Amino acid sequence: MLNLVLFGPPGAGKGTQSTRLVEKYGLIHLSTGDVFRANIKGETELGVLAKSYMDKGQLVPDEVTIKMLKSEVMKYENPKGFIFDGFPRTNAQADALDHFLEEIDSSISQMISLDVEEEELKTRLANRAKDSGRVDDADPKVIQNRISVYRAETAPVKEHYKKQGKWTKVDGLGSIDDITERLFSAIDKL
Ligand code: B4P
Repeated sequence: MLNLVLFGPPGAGKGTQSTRLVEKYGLIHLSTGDVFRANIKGETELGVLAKSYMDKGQLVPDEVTIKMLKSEVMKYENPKGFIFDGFPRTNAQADALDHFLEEIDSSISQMISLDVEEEELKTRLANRAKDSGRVDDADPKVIQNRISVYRAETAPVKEHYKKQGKWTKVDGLGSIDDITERLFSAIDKL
C-alpha cells in the first residue's frame, strides 16, 4: 500500500492537490476536514461537536478525530493506499495512526509537506471565503488562530516522520499545475 500524509498549514493546497494525486495514483482521499464538514451539513452529533471547534479555528479533540479516522479507513476493502489530508495534526494523532496501521499490517510510506509562507496562506483563505461559505475562512482572526494552532500543535508532527526517515518537503508556491508536477516527481522517487 502507498500511504501518504499530505501535510501543510491551512490553505497550503492539501485538498486541491489531493484530487490530482487520487487521479494519478488511484489512492483513497481521506480529509478529516471534509468528513467533519459532511457531518456538520448532516447535523449529526459529531458535526455539532466539530463545528464548535472549527468555527473558532481550534482543533477537534484527538479522541473524537482518531475514532472517526479509523472508522473511515475500515470502510474500504483492499485499498491501494490512502492520502491522509489534514491528519495527523497532533503528535497523539500521529502515534495513534502508526499503531492503527500496524494492526492492519500497513504503515505510512511518506509525509509530504507543502511549504507555503504565511502571507500567501492568508490571501488564499480569504479568497476561498468568497465562495466556500466556510465560517473558518471568513474571519481574519479565525484564520490567524488556525495558523497559530498549526505552528504550536501541528508543525511539530513533522519531527515524528523525520525521525522515521519518512519526510519530504515540496515547495507549495506557484501555479497549481507546477506544484502537482513537483508532487508527482517526489512520489515517483519513493
Ligand atoms: P481542513 O479542511 O483540513 O482545512 P484547510 O487546512 O484549510 O484545508 P486545505 O489546506 O486542504 O485547503 P487548500 O489548501 O486545499 O481543516 C479545517 C478544520 O477542520 C481545522 O481548522 C480543524 O478545526 C478541523 N480538523 C481537520 N482535521 C483535523 C484533525 N486531524 N484534528 C483536529 N481537527 C481537525 O485550499 C486553500 C485555498 O487555496 C483554496 O481556495 C485553493 O483553491 C487555493 N489554492 C490551492 N493551491 C493554490 C495555489 N498554488 N495558488 C493559489 N491558490 C491556491
